[in-house]
Amino acid sequence: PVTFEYDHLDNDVDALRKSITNQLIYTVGRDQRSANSADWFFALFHAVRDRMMHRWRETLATAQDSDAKRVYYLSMEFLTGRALTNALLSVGIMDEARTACTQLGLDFDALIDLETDAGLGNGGLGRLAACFLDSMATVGVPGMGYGIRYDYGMFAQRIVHGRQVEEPDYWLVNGNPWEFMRPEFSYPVHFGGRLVQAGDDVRWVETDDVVATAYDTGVPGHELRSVATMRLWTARATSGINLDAFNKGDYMRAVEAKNASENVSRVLYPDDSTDHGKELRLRQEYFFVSASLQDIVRRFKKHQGNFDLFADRVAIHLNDTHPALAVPELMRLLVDEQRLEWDNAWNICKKVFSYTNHTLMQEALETWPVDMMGRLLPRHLRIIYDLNANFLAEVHERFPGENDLLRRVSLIDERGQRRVRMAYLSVLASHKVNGVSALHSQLMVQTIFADFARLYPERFCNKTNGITPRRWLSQANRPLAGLIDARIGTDWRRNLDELAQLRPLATDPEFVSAFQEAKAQNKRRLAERIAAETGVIVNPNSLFDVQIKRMHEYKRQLLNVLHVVTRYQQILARPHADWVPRTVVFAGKAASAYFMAKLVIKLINDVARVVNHDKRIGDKLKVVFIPNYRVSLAEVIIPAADLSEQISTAGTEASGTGNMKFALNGALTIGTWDGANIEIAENVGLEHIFIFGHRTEQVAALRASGYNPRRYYDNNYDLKTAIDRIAEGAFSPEEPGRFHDITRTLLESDYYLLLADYSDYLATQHKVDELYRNPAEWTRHAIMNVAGMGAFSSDRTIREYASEIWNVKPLFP
Ligand code: DL6
Repeated sequence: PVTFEYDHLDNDVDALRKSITNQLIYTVGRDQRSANSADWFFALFHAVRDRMMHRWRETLATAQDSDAKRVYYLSMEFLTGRALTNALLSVGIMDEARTACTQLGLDFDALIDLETDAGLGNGGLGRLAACFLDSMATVGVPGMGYGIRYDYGMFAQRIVHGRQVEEPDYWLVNGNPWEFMRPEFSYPVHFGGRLVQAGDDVRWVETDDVVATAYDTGVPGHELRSVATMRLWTARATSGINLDAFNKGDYMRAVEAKNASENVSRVLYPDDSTDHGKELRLRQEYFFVSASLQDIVRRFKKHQGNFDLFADRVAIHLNDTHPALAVPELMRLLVDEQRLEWDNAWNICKKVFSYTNHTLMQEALETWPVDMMGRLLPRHLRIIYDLNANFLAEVHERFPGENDLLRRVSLIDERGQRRVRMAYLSVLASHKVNGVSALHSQLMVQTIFADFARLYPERFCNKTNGITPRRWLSQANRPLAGLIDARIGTDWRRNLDELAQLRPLATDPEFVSAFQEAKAQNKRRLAERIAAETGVIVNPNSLFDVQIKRMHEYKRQLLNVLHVVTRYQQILARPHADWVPRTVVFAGKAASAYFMAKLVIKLINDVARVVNHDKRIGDKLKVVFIPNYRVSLAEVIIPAADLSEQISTAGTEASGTGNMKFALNGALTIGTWDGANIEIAENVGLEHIFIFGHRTEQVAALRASGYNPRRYYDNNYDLKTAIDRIAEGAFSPEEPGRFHDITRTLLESDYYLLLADYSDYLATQHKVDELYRNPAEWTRHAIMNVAGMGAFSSDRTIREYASEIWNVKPLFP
């Protein structure tokens, strides 16, 4: 008999210390004398990773043995950030690891800080996918996330003379100790070529192929209940080099072809909303979808020969429309390769797929030119045409005579250059389609999917987003987490509703003062970070007013700036009034081609320069733009915030998840009646949140009545002054016209209604100041926020997806 023996790894300090040293010697290839801190970091990393392996194996084995239905979450983005602290907390060896490192003469915090963020996402959508993997591992939903292993993640942002400069984020440069390459899971992905018809059979021939190779990363759940798998694909050229060119001595040309085909997984597109229309992006989408589906079909066939059972074993979720080519790809695999009948294959698809919509913005809804798709993916275009023909025939039969309906719902947009509508394809194939907050889900069926909601009303539902409390409270805010543990125990990490027990403590003087001390500690930490990164010294006792998110016109960072400029003018006018000192913090990246968003970054920095250097202002107002916003930076900023700015025009922010992170960390929200702000207000209580501005219906009415921003400008002295000061060059004396594009747009169109919401916003900011003057009252509200956030755990969201969309039973109650 064969025996397998391996060492069981203990979690005590001695065992850990020995593991770290072993890893240094055997894995990193160094010894104590030659090792630098990066070497020790890798050694520590491996020692921790090893302690997850047994549970990862068990998770996979359980899923295999039980033949359970699995969920495959297809996402172009996974914004996971750093992994080490998360793993230490999950395995439960944070303190032991710290001690072991200290005994080895290492600075534990400095080591932890060496980790680069895995920035494989733009913003909300990618971070949501990361929180979902954490929750799938925690509640025990068998399955995996599939995506792309980009060589370059989200660009690094530097601020040079107040402007954003993008730099490549080659996050793999020192290797990625977290991942396992799985060359045995490699699949050819075809592009181009042509179709050959033989009877009913269609063959796709003479294609250019790329090979997709899997890299697996384990995502540990709370207390290591289970470990989810994130499988990311890298592109490799099929033949390493072009032999023909190589033999003729043209080595460079030989390597070029290889590079070109490997470009498909090279870089994350740094734009989170507009339709790129770039061929490489379409290639990326197909590349990862094809590899993932081949992998899913292979796994299914290994255990099951009978495709009648496919939909009982497999759920495939489309995170936005980026993976929508999964629909024609599954049809191709089932019909062309597995030889199923068309109708049978289509029925399987309709049971297997589900789709989440993350935005209502027209410019963000993906469509692809028919000619581009025909050139790159002729087989898929043919399948889409055939699906469309059947679909339109069905619509015609159900609604005879409604010819305009046919034109509106067609998968092909025939206006102008013909394009494939990816959102409609996703809806057509999915048995469930969800929005990400109550308001967004409601608007979704009233606007972009109104016709489809009439055709298939039972498909549409809401799944309000959530965030993982492990990263966003337990890990990011140790002072507050420790305090909560001491009062209500530690269970809130897996049952966030437990936080409700904090409600009675909101007026308990001892708890209130401990809560204030935790916040103060976080604010001091952020103040140090701000000084280090921007050189600006801020007062940790001032009100920290924070807006951190992607730079976007609809998110209205500019409205925040108008408030800052007004406040500056008012302080100058009444320097001796009793001002509540404020530090206004911004951070966020702009898509590299987004002119307006970049100009707003410049404006923030110009305003900051003037205000921060104005001796008359002192501590009363400081403005900072912290560069290079990313997950690990958010973990430092959010716990330190007093005020969370969630000020999008009503009806534009699908949900928001930053809003949840702030409230969970005891910041009060100033926000519009938009996205998940509404549900946060309902859960924490309207008296504990600052809501202002026009609501969605009022926005629509205002626009319909012919919105005129000048009316607001002419009638509001403070508003007029703020805009005039910017327009005159008060913040850009060296180039007075620098912000004309901003001020002109505000006065001439102001699509996002900043001017209409300005006066209510300012009045509400005044209320914020008044409340902040009373620390006990402020803290009472802050505690009521934390206590009311139970519903926003991504564990709740994932359980809802599991029962109402995927039809799988979580392993852990
Ligand atoms: O659902 C996650 C997240 C929402 O919270 C944000 O409100 C929404 O803007 C965001 N959307 C994206 C990209 N949009 N697209 N496509 O990140 O999704």
